[in-house]
Amino acid sequence: VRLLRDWLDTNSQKSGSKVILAADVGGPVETRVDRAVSILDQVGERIVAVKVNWHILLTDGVRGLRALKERCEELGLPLIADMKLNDIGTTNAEAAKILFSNGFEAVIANPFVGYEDGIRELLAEAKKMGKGVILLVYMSHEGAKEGYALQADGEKLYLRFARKTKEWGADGAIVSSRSPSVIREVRGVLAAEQLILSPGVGFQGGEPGEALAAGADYLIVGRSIVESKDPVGAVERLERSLRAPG
Ligand code: OMP
Repeated sequence: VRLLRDWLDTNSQKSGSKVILAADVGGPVETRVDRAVSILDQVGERIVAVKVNWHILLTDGVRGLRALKERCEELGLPLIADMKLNDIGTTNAEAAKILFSNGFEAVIANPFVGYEDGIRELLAEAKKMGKGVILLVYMSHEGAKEGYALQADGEKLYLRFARKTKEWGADGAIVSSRSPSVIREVRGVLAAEQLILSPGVGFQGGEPGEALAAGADYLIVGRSIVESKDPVGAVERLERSLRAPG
């Protein structure tokens, strides 16, 4: 059993990278997986993990992603399923079982469904199979404030979700890079070993350096790499911006 945190940290120590590639390949569906593999061939040694979403999971399914999974294995990169699981416990657990027995190391889920008959069963399945669960604590899109920032019993919902992430023992949280102050608050709540993965840099306007300085462990980056004509150059630019004195 390998903890997601240890895996990402080991990869990061080797490569110096803070990037989780969101392999969100669009365009012709017949070639999406091939193109995702090709991007991985180019940037695989400069990232710490790969995350897949509907873009290729829906078109090709877990079995259709075998080539991508094998490439990840060769590169030593964990594959994360971004399903944002959001259902009753048995359904969440079924999805997790399928993902975890088909090469996925972690899944993203929504803490909004609550623990009992919701996240509990998912966490139990993950624990049994030695895999990871990451919870959405504060999303990166504009409308996130209409939900995650609401007050619940005098507490911001995202802080509640951060506390739950800790209490339930999930592997980490997703927190928007566009809200460094929220990252800071969530970091103050989570246990030290719990991850903060931060999407929203580049296309959505988040600043990678600020997100990391605020306490994010890794950045989730999609379009600015995947849609670039030069994915390696895009990763290098991101790396340079992180090295540049603030
Ligand atoms: P880009 O905006 O293209 O870099 O992609 C960001 C990736 O992170 C996409 O796969 C999104 O689905 C995902 N994401 C967010 O953008 N915002 C969130 O709050 C959460 C996620 C996620 O769970 O990964």
